[in-house]
Amino acid sequence: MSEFTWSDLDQRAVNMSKALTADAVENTGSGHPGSAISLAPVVYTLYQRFIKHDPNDPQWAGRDRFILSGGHVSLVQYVQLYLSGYGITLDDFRHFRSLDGKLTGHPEYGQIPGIEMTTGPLGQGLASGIGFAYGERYQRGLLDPDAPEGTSPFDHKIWITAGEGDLEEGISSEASSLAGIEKLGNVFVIFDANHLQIEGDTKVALAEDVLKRYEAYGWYTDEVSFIQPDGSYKEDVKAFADAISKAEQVTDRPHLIKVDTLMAWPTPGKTDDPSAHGSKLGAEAVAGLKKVLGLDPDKSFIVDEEALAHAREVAQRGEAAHAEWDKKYNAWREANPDKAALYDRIHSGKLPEGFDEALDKAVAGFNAGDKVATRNASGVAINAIAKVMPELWGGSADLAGSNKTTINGGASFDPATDTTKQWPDASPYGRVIHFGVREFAMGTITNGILLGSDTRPFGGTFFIFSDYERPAVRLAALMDIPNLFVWTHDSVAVGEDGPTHQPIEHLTAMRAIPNLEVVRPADEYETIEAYRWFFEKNNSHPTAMILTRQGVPALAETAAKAREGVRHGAYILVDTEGEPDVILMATGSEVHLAVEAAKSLAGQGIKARVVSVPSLEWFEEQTPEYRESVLPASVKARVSVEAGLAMPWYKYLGEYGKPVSIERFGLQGDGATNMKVLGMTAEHVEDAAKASIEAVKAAR
Ligand SMILES: Cc1ncc(C[n+]2csc(CCOP(=O)(O)OP(=O)(O)O)c2C)c(N)n1
Repeated sequence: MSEFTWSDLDQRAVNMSKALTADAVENTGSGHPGSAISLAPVVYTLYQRFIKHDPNDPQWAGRDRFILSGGHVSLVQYVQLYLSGYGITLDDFRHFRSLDGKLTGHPEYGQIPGIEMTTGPLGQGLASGIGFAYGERYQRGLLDPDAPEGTSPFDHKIWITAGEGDLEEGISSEASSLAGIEKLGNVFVIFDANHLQIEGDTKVALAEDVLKRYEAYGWYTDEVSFIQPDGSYKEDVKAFADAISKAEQVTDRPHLIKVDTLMAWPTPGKTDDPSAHGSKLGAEAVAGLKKVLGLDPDKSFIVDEEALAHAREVAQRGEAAHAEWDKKYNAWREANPDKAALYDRIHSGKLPEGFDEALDKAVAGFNAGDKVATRNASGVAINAIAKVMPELWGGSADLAGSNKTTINGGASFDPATDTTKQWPDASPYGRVIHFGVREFAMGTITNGILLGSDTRPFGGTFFIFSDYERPAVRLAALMDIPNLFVWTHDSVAVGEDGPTHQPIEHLTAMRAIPNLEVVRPADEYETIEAYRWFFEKNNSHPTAMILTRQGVPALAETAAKAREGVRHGAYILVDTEGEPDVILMATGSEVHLAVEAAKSLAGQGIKARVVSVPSLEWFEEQTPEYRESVLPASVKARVSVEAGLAMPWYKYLGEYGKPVSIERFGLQGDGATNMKVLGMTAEHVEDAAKASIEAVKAAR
């Protein structure tokens, strides 16, 4: 950066930012003005001097990414987007946090240009920001691996602001630890240390030296204090800018720059007061703030036109940077036509040629009757797809061998020197990610990879530990991004590890998350087709693959029908002549029990249709006609078979249906015994079918 200058117009732009923030909260009657006011000069300086962005093309691929991890201070970003010219109007501030407004209480992905992700659940912005850096580096490896550092059109920086709350959350530690290992030199976290949180002084909850903690993670750290040695307060933007410029020289480590601020400064009566955190300041304080800032206390939503015009010049700088980048990018395209074609494909989200063939080949290697765990079939699917989709990469939270998530032949995504006896091949562009035992970080980082690059990540763990990952799953669902969660060991059939490791309520809990598509394939045929449809569908929903630890028979019926059937979410696997007496609906490892039960029932003159239900969400996306054809309303005798709570099934069971389910925590025994003792048997399915038929008859 050239010599730092700060003019009166810059100061006036910051003053206007503070007043706008106070007015927006005052007008709405709620919001978080405190830190948004005190952080204004910092975020202004970032947007004006450091972040590479083009307000006229917010999606410019070469831009830096900015993430406001403490999403409650959304206004600090909205005001800078306004000052930069992102199309936000003054009127939008008048509708801040209201149903008809664009400026949501917390930044929401897709809501307005310039917001890279949804933030608000503290810590996740910081952690996903680190994921953005993972994605940036892997994508560079695919497209421009040999360019010297900082010269590739795919190089950019990730800027993150975070407060004490973000740094208290364990997720920031999980992800920051990984960022240190990965030496992510393009990550810049600005830590707003105002020593206040909702309950007041942070002393009661955050005692350690955060900078030392980050140093221990392998980060570059620095501190700038706006609180002067004599106790006075000076928004020393030059010191801040100098610290950032200095940090930018260090490219082999992530950066944490602590800035000591006073909340809501210089609002009279509210400066350094926790009441400014999440409530309006009150008319008197707002008027006082404006007076201190040299603005008219009787006016609201004040625009200092000169200062605004000055701030908007950032668009010209952005345009110039963009034009520079275009040159670099076009030169790269010309020199690398194959890679340019790859970029075009992955950027547009298209599947590669040979995608279907790769999966067909995998299926051709299967034999009906073989007993194969669906986690193994998932590993086959991942590896088949990885051969044709270089943008596919991922790993596990220290369970790679169990989850079958390793891409064979892939190097570890780690500095080249970080090889181990177990993982002898490491590369900063490797496609095997080691998250360590950090499920939540895995979820947030894969979310960040998806948001920050054109690559396609996945992350695996035991289904039981989806609990540890859940807040990231929810955020993926809220943003509606196609993250892929690979969760194996899906029932009491896990066996001897016992109830702590046996999911019971998890299918219900995950199906309760809107937008999340939960897929539980019956066998290896359905598993391959589930992966095929996830990628082919490409409709942006996050998806969870729920897979068995134990072997399950590959069925002749799925061999014949899964290719067409799985994508419908539920399909007729075994049918009857004429209308069935009863419908058996089953998922995953219980489908073969339903098939056995149907055969036995047929021998007794009872016509049972078996419906395999790999995904209730995919089924719900079908037309009413299709759904009626699979589950005709006229057939009221129904059974659901699933090794977990019955809760999601009542809608489909109706009044007379009977669930075969597990309504208690699991058992200590081996998997097969557990399943038997807890009622997951063909005999039990048969009994439930007869009971349902009787219930229908009794009601006539
Ligand atoms: C995971 C999570 N827990 C709780 C909250 C509620 N919350 C919002 S802001 C905040 C305090 C944050 O303190 P700090 O980061 O210091 O922000 P400041 O008060 O300085 O604005 C809390 C607890 C949240 N948004 N996310």
